[in-house]
Amino acid sequence: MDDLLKIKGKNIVIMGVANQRSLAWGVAKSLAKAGANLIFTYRKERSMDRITKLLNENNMEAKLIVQCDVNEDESIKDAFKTIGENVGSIYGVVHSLAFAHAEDLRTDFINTSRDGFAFAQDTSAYSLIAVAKEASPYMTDGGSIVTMSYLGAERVLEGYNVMGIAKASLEASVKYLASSLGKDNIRVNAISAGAVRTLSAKGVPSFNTILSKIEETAPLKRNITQEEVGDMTLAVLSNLSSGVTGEIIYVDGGYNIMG
Ligand code: 1JT
Repeated sequence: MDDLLKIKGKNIVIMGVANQRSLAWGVAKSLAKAGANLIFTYRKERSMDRITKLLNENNMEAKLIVQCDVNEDESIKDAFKTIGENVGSIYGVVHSLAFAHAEDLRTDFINTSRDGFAFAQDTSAYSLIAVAKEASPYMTDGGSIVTMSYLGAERVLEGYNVMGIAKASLEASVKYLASSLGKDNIRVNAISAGAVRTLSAKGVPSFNTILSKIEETAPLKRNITQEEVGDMTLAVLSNLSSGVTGEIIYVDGGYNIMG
């Protein structure tokens, strides 16, 4: 299996572990099982403490943990320079980051502010482009970049609002980046994950209703897990998906196909 995946001993950067429930943490667990070398980036000190604790509790190890604020070009540049200098070549990057102002997720969409729009785009969509730019020079052996999206990119989901526009932009960026980096044998894909109760989902008033509706409607008649997102991300990082780039891959129990 290790040979099939060709992920053992490869350096993979994981961005966006905030706590145990983070999709990025699901990815870390799957990658650890496949024998990858894990490199984590964090923004807040608190996230670094949580990552260290999670690694200890799960008998896992990080090759490196570095600070990176994706809203700052210099921070991204510094982070990947540090990573490159410490580990040499990078094979994969997992971008599992999004943010918007809470008031923009609460208001009627028409009230979206110029600032809130720009902030959601900058943090949740442009950050993938900026990360790809700084990471790709270190991806000397080809590689795979994976980001996390959500169905709100293409459907109007009540309350998702400005994040839906940011995810639409993220998904289009995946396609343009795939086209741009294909010549370097770097693949770029998105996982469109079903609803998972993460820190981001906290404070979404209708989240229980969303989960129940999925249980009722999705072909698999259940919600998906963090582990399932992790395993699909492993597949997209691995050699099993060597011919796949520019794709939006649903890990949602089939929910998106239903009318
Ligand atoms: C963000 C937040 C990105 C929540 C997110 C997200 N991607 C998925 N979710 C969960 C969610 C949220 C809403 C929703 C369905 C799922 C919050 C902070 C900003 C980034 O409504 C249909 C609102």
